[in-house]
Amino acid sequence: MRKIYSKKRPVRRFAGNPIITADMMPFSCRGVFNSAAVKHEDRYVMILRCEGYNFYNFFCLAESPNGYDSWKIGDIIPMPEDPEYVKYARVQYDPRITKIDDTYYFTFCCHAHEARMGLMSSKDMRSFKWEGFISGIGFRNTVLFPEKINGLYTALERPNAVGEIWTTQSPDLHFWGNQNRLMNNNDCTFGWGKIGPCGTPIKTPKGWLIIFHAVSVVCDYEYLYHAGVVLTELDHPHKVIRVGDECILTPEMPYENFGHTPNVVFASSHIVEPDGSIKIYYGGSDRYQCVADSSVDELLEIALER
Ligand code: BMA
Repeated sequence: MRKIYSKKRPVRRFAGNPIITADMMPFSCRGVFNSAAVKHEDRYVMILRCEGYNFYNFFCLAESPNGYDSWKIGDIIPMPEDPEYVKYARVQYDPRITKIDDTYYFTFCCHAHEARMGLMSSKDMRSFKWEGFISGIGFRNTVLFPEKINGLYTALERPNAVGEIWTTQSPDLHFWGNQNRLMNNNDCTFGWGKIGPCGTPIKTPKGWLIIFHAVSVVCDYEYLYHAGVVLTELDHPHKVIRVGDECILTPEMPYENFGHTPNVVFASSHIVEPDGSIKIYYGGSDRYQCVADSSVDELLEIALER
């Protein structure tokens, strides 16, 4: 007989969702969603993805003492103005953030006629340095692992044309190679439309725990964005141990079902606390910033057996 699991969901939405909305911003804005979050010293800092009524996207800082509420909106992050950047980045969106040693690396999708990944770094989560593009066109959702693997910086990336997740490696964060496919959409029961990586992979004794977004397409036209988990080998991060059969989050709340794009939960980052609990930050319906609670153990249970 199949094992029966407790009714308690492995990921539980914060009752105060959405935590950040456009009307909290001190400037004109139609949505705040898919933001990147990190704990810096004793503050929770988010790089908010803000979208104006002209659909131009920009990044703005926010911080909170607890990661759930009392958000104080900070400065807009200045983006490079040189023509080479602007040529490929009419807009920029979907930030991800990873701390490696004492530096925060913030990757994001730059988009003009096609998607291309950009990289910025920061030591203090207040000022940011443009490091350059880290892919050619045709890539989005690049997210760095929190440490070098076999002596090389390692990242997850998603080639735009296909619904797949790959790993890529670099000696210096500028030159990338040694690409390997980690999974494609057929490996996931709820992501036959497309898949892509979410936040920083989590190192556990059992392997890299990776949260990904997955899209199912219903009635041939309606896209539903979910989140799922996959576990991969610590020394060979593209080698899959198992993909969880159950999605961990699926659009079920009004702020996920009705917004700009209906039926979207888009997890873009998470913070793992010292006790193993996890705050998962996600966008609802391309309009609202939300958070949910989980833990490494609960996500491992999905990855390994459910
Ligand atoms: C993806 C990205 C996300 C967005 C999602 C749903 O392709 O563009 O920014 O949240 O689609 O529209």
